[in-house]
Amino acid sequence: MVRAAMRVAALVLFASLMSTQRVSAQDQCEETDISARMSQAEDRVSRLEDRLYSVLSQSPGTSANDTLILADLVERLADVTRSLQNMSLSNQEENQTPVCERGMASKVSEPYLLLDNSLLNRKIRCDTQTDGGGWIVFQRRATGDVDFYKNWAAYRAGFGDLDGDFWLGNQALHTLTNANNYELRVDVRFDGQDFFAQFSTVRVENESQKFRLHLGTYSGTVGDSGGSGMIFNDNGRFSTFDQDNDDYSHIHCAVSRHGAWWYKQCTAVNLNGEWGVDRIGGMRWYNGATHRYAEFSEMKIRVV
Ligand SMILES: [Ca+2]
Repeated sequence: MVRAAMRVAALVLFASLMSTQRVSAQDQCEETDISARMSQAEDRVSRLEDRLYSVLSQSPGTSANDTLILADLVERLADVTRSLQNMSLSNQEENQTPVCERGMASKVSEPYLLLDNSLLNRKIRCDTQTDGGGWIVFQRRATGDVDFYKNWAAYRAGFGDLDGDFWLGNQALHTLTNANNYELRVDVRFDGQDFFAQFSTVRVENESQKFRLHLGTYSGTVGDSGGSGMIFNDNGRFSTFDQDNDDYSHIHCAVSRHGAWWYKQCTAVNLNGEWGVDRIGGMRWYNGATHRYAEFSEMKIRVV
């Protein structure tokens, strides 16, 4: 009887100790190996039980009733500990759910995260590191395994895989940039060298306005002289091979540039063009001086 009561006391006490230990381990952001911990716990309970029984056998004055009272008190303490632990864990979970926002680079080490976006009611790919992080990536071409020569409906809804190459979707771009003020960043790589273009503001109009693009002031390293670069596309409407909304009456830019873009009198930048070719319909960036062809591109927006 006494031995059984002490076993309960030991188990409850140990459970309480383990709870505290687990919170502290989470504080240190360490992975918990549950099965290893369970095995360790069983060993320690067993040792603790033996020690308590040994102490008890050397204290003949301790009554069974005293032991039960002790067990009850320890159990109540363990309940309090568990409640505190649950509160602490739920707080930690809230704190640990990252938000795709500027400055997150100091809190997150993974370069990208797939996060829920409540406005779009879908997952987004978040660039957590570039310039402090917090960028929602809406275009990514890194492998060439997705064909970007797609129609209006595909560009409206988005296509591809957030873990690979993809277009988030023109409707999503419109929804986001009309709910908040965003800036735009474009990362590109030519011949192994990285460049970027940044625009102080970006907004995409709705579908009836053909997802017209509005860009703020350019800064960056890729070059944007004399209105070339992507600033050329400011105020342009989106076109695909099945919708010609460009500013040329005699040319269907989406077809002649093998892409889908905010073409006007066509374009200096064609990042949805054909993968892996160095010609006018390729992933071209003309900065007013040089035509270059991207082997990687990422376009992303961040709340300002
Ligand atoms: Ca045209």
